[in-house]
Amino acid sequence: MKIKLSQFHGIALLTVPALLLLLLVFQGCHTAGNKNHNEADTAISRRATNASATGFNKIKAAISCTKNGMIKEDSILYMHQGGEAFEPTVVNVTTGKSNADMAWIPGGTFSMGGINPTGMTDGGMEAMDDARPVHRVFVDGFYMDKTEVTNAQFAKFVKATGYITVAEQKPTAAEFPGVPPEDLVAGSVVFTPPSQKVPLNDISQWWSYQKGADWRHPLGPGSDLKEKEDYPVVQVAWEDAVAYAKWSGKRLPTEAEWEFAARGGKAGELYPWGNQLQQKGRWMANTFQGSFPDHDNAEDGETGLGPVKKYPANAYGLYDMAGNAWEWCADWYRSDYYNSFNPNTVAYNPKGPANSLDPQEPGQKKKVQRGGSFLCTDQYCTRYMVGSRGKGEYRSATNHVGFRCVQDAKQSNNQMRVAPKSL
Ligand SMILES: [Ca+2]
Repeated sequence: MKIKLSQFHGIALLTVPALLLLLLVFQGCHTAGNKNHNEADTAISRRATNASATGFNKIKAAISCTKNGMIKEDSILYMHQGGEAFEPTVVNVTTGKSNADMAWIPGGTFSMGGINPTGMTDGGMEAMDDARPVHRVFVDGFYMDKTEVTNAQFAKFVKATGYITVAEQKPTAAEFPGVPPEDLVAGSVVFTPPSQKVPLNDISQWWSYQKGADWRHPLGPGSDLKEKEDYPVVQVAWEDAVAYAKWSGKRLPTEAEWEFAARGGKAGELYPWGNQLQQKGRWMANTFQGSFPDHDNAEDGETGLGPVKKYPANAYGLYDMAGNAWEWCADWYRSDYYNSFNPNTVAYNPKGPANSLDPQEPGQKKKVQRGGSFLCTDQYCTRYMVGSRGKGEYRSATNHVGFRCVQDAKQSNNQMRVAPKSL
């Protein structure tokens, strides 16, 4: 297993310029050896050539999911151990009440983390080692937006403040040293389905850095928000989400708050609604069906991003805690963070590590994202699973990442902590 993992990680640890060079070299060797290269090769060549250093850097930094090499036998072992690690959730006794926009999340003590889903039905191909070990966490009660922040809500913020998002700002040479000035253009990362099946080990086949893509033009300059007022705002970087949260008197959830809320008082289940991806044949979230990434057949009723509240809420009244758009959390992302907890104690209101570390891109400062998106699928990445984690460089945006906010409880909620079970 270690050999397999190290082989895959070896590719992941290449620097971005080296990876870009690899793509170009691959293109050159391949086409030189076969003059009659097929359409797929042509597509690879075109994408690789178009991937400027700025663009490819942005893509790598913004994307949560890449393949790794875990095999089925490993996953069965992890699945067994992970499943045993969950203990019942103990919910606080509180008097908080939900309102029209925000749900009261009572808080309490729960088992945080996720098992290795590879080898399971609908499990996908990612082991998600960063979500283990499962550990015991306590969070105070808080209010949480029932939906992801919508385009209409974000438009009010921009109108009131004149705020300009990261994607609308021209990247600086300091951010991208060595990149030619002509490549330093405002834009963002956009999912563009290829016209046919492509290898799943090359994210540039379906992600591209597009000039002029921003929250008003989530798919690029030719797109707009017409009739999408109730869609989640996307193409927002972490610092954009923080700016909105402050303006609205709220804040981003910690990763622990997010997972407690998403689990809805349940313990160890795979999804916010239970252990089956579908309930009685009904899709419970906006994810990806068909052939990833080239053809989304929208069995769940949506191709791409969809409106908020289309699928059932979880037990706390929260919509789209799986799928549709990823959601930024307050915490820095470290793949090894869960190893830092003492297995014999409960962590109280953890706020994440002091810094970021993604071994696949150690030079990038990344924040946690949760919930997965309309692109999640068991053919590639199943991070719509409730205990799984995502991450993104904090000044990067894509058209499948949004956010929702939380608010601290007021003293009048008279919340009472329930002492967690000693371990
Ligand atoms: Ca869908």
